[in-house]
Amino acid sequence: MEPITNITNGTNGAGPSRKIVVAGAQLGPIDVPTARSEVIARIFKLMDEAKTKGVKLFVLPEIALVTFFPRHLITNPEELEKYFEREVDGDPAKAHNMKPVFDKAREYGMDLSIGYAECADASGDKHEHYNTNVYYSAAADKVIAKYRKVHLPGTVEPYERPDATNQLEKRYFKPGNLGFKAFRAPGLVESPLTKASGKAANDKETLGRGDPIMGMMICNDRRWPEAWRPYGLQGVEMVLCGYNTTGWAPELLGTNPKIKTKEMAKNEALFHNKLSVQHGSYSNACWSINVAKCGMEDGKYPLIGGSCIVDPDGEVVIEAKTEGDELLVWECDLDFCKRGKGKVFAFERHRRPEHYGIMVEQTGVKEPDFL
Ligand code: CDV
Repeated sequence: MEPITNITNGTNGAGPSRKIVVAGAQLGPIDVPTARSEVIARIFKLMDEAKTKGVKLFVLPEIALVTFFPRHLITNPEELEKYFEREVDGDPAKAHNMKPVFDKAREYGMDLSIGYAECADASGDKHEHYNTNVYYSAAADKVIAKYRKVHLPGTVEPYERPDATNQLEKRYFKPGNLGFKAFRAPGLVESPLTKASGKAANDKETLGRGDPIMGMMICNDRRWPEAWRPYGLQGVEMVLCGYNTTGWAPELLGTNPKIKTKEMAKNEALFHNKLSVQHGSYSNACWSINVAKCGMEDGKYPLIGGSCIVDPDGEVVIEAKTEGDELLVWECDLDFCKRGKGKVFAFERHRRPEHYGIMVEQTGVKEPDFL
């Protein structure tokens, strides 16, 4: 099937249009020696294509500009530091290595979602590392939201088998400390209600009529309903999720006797990717833009592709056809969220939080007493 788009630039008939043309910018492999400037040149090609298609929001993967370095044990702090970005004057858009991408977004009047390894200042001369994603709004001409990955997969120490695929995120990053904070992105829909024009905040009449409500998550987060629901409870209409998902890592992912080949393992990883984002979108009645870094990185580490855009019914409306740089463009109608939010997942009518306490009181499993 040929890549498709559904762009109509139409209105919704009754009210102002809440349609946004969004692009998921899948990136093919990036190796250890690849300069960021090379990757940025590839991203610019995708941004050029996005511009010709009228894209208003351009979404890049997790840790977009470098190889997925947490697979490598890096013991030299200086070498490790090279993978991290430092904000300038507290502004990620001025971070030396990433600035050209933000500048291009500004030039094209496009919102940008980008993942990177963040070196943040802490007290004294200390710093802290996070796996981070930020949202740049062209209308506001600034970064308006930051998310730091909460669910860090893998281990602190490498696996014993020398050729195992490591996932040393627990070694290199601190768990995100910003929570799951939804935010509104200005300038994307027609005539949104504002503080001045809207009625009381919780008035039903005003639901789904303001500026789009966005949420960000990063890779492993998408597998956790705990990451989706806080956004759902803030009325999220679009979740942006970049990922680097290994297609072969038995130490990390465990084994399944039915899976006999690396190809089968990759297909299973693709299945779990879709299962997670389709369910998250459906049960929170929101769009999700899921964007991979993919292909064979560093010569021998397969990352799954499978970038896809999922609608609020949980259906995949468009998905990547390649394991390389590829743009997925879709016009997402935010009004589509109203069906799920108003019926099956009308939280205010159907949720029973008095029974959900165990979810926040407990981390691991406590089985019932033995009989
Ligand atoms: N970068 C990631 O977070 N990767 C994880 C692991 C488990 C493959 C993922 O959930 O896709």
